[in-house]
Formats: sequence, structure tokens, C-alpha cells
Amino acid sequence: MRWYKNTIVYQIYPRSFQDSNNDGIGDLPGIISRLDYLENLGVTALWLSPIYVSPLYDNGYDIADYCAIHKDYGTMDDFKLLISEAHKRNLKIVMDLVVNHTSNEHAWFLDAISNPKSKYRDYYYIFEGKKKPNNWTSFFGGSAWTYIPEYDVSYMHLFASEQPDLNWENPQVRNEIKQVLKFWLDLGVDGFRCDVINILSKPNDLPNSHRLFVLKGAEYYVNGPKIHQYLQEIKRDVFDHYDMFTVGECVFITPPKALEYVKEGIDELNMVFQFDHMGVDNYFKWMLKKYKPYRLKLALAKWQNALNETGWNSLYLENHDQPRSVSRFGNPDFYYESATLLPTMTFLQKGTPFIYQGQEIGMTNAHFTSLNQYRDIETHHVYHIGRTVLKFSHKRMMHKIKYMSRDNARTPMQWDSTVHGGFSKEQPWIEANPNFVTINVKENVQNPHSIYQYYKKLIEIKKTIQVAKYGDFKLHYPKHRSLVYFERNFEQEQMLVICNYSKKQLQIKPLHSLKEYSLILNNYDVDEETLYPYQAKVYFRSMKHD
Ligand code: ISL
Ligand code: CA
Repeated sequence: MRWYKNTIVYQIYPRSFQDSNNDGIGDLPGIISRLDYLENLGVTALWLSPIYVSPLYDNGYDIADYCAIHKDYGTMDDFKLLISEAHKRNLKIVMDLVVNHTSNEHAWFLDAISNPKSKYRDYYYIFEGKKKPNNWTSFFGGSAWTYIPEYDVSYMHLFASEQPDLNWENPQVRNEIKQVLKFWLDLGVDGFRCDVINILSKPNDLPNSHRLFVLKGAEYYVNGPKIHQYLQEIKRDVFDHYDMFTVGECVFITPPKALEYVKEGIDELNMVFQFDHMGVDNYFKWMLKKYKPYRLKLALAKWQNALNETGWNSLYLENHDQPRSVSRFGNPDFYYESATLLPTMTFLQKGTPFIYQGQEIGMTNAHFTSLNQYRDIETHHVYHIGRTVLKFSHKRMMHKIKYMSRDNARTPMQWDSTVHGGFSKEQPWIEANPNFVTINVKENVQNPHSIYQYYKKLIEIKKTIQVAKYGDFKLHYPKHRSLVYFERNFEQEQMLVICNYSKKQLQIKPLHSLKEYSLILNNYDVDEETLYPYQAKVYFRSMKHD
């Protein structure tokens, strides 16, 4: 069995995790100082959001040097120490690989735009003159093309203008990236989370889009014409030579398309991050709709069913781009209960769990009231477009931002009740949520009934019980609006997860004779026939004779 099926990943957003030198910015020595905490929690791999040299317009998802560490985070020696200290604790290190685009301050790009003869010209989509080659738009809003008057060139960027897209059609680009991968793997890195990996390949003629609203062009570059060819080449030349794992962030992905990447035997990627369940409360990101719990249940189940036999799922509720799950899918009146129900119904499905920093202590959305407290480039872009193009009111835009901004997940990790939540002694680069006074690691670790303690138990179950990892998945009562009831089977083991995803008590008729099972996890002290609001229970039995 490949180790990625047996691992629990914890995502660190380095800028907001732990500041060691009080400059207000999280750093590598800060992460090293918290490895014991992470080991104790029980996770087995750490995914680090980008720590490379970058002008940080998109907090490091705009890389200016792929083989160097940003000075805010420390040095290459700090990184080597992190690897060895993590490995000592059996924690793998997973890097973020951002290769759809570079920073506009990358040496390749600077040479490419300024010098028409540059060998880097063809590393990007650069055209002479001001005319836009097509009508594509960017993920952060606005045109995907920017004109640079100084050099009389236009270039394509599917994200911010500070993030020019690389031209993967050019074999030199692919070779450069292979060298980058080897560089980190040879240092001891164990895997990569591959940023927007399914949009690397664009058709050569860059045709005009016929889409009416958002993301014009997506129909051409999502799972574009040569994506599988590129990934197979990288797998053959790099991935196959290391004991490593990959998870690819795939936008607008459906299960059949995902299988083209992850199906056993194809293995271009070990698993993907899909977005269906991130769409249950919106039509598209900024057009919100009322959230209904059964939508989350069904979105997750859809992927379980589709990848059950031949694929492998990633399981996540949060990351650095999404609001906090307890604020989004939980209920403030049942804070502990909903913050524990959510990981129970998600992480005990079949797949590899990804916990985002602070999720394990029930961190909530940011508490900002004014636009200038937000740091995220996307948030500011969207506000601007909403106000100027769509003529929405300030109030309306702030409402959307408060709910959806990526900064909801980027406030400093809350370690204790001291100033700035113990993240830093000085003003952090982004303000801490004032609720650090009560919601923090120290309190969670001391309190035997905390969210953290529940996560620890959940992680232990996922690590030690075979059926929790490898069991197949069967959803019962799929149409029920608030009952989440699923069954997993593996060899002679069986697990049942039964949750009441609502604020009302629920009386159910179990499909199983629960007396024959042991109740191994419960977010209430009571075990009755009635399910209490947001109650989550996990039952287990083994028919093995040993
Ligand atoms: O959060 C989103 C914007 O509405 C997503 O669409 C997001 O942009 C998409 O999931 C891609 O995200 C990844 O690539 C981006 C980077 O800004 C995100 O932080 C990263 O996770 C560009 O590199
Ligand atoms: Ca620092």
C-alpha cells in the first residue's frame, strides 16, 4: 500500500503559523518550534504553502525564484533543519508547487519582456503590441491580458497581472520545472501539492471564449489538450524515481475527469483536490446561496462513490483559500458540536485527510470590519470590480467579503491568550482574531473536552483502524436532509458514522443492530436512541477471530 493512503496531512500557511523573531511574520524556525505540537496531534505530513522567494503579491503563489527561500521565512539552512527535525518525528514534508505561472519579477519574465531576442520570450505568452489576442478573463476578475507600454508587449495571466502564465508547450519550460522538482526532492522533500495543475495546457491558437460570464477561456484550458502528456512526462522523468506523493489542485473538475489523472495504473497524480463541496453555498465564489447541510453530504458522497474502486480521494473542509468550516458549515449555537461533527463526517470517509492549521482548535472566520484590514489581493480585486463595474454598494461587497474572503483562513494561528494570540509579540502582518482569548491551542490542549482532543481521537482512529482507511463507502438515507449515515466495510471490519447535522433532536431507526458494535467516538457524553443537535457517533465492529 502506498504511504499516501495512510497519511494525515496538516497544511501550514507559514506566514500565519508562528513568528520566531517578532517581525510579525511567521517563519521556518517558528514552524520548527511547533513540531512537537504537530507530532502530538498525530498528523503525519506537513504541507507548506509557498516559502520561495517572491514579491508576495499573492502571498508566495507568485514565485520569483523556485530554488530559494524567502528571507521573511528564514534560510535554506532553516529549511534543511525543518526537514530533518520533521523526519525525526515521522512527519513528511510536502511543498507547494506553483508552476502554472511565475511572478512577474522572476528573472525569466524580466528578460522575456525587455528583450525580444530573449530565450525566455517563449517561456510565457508574450505578444507584441497592445491588442489582446483573445477575450479570456482572470480568476481574480478582469482581463487575462496586461499591456506593458514600456516594451510594447502584452502577456497572459490567468490570475493577477503579477502572475504571468508559463507556456508549457515549450519543452524548455518543462525541463526547468523538472530541475526544480529534483532540487527539492534531493533535499529530502516527500511530495508536492500542485497548484492549479489541471490548467497548464492551453490550445496553441488561444481561441476566443464563448462563455458569457466568469472565467472566459476556461472551456479551453481546464484539462487542456496536452495536460496528460505533460504530467506523464514529469512522472516518467521525475516522480517515478522518488518515494513521494502528489496532490493536484484541479479547478472545475468532475469525477470522470479526475480519474484521468488518478486512476490506478495511470497515477499521473495520487489524488486531486476537487471543489464540488466548496460550491455548496455559492453559485460561483462571490454569488452566495443559502447553505443546506445535505448539499455538503451529497457533494462528498458523489466523490466517494465515483472514486471508490479505482481512485483515491483527498478529504478537506478548509485551506488557505476558503472560509473557516465551523463559520461556514457549522452553527455558532452548537460551536463544539458542529466543529466536531464536520471532520467526523468528512475525514472518516475513504481518502487522505487534510487539516488546515487552526481547524483542529475550531478557529473561526476573521473578525474584520473594514476593507483595509484585508490583505488578500483577490479580495481587493473583487471589491474593486464589484464597486466599479457591477456598481454594488460598499455594504453589499463587504457582506460578500466577510463571508468568502480568503483572509478568513489567513489570520494568525491562535496559540494562547497572550498578545496577538502568541503568534508574535509585534503587530502581525494580518490582524489576529480577537477570539484568541478563548479559542487557542493552550486552552484546547488543557481542556479534556476540547475540539483539539476530539481531533486527536479522530486522527488516532483514522491511523489505527483499517476500515477507517481502506473501507469502501456506502451512504444510507441519501435523501434525508439532516441525517448523515454511512457505512464502511473492509475485510472483516465494519464502521458506521451516524450524525445529526441539524439543531433539532432527531429520532432515527438505525439500519444496524448497534448493540453489536462498540461506540468508539461520540461528541456528546450521552448515548441514547435520540440524536442530539449536531451529534456525531462512530461505531465499529470486527468479525475477525484472533
Ligand atoms: O480562491 C479562489 C479564487 O476565487 C480559487 O479559485 C483559487 O484561485 C483557485 O483555487 C486556485 O488557487 C491556487 O492558485 C492561486 C492562488 O492564489 C491560491 O492561493 C492557490 O491555492 C494562484 O496561484
Ligand atoms: Ca518572523
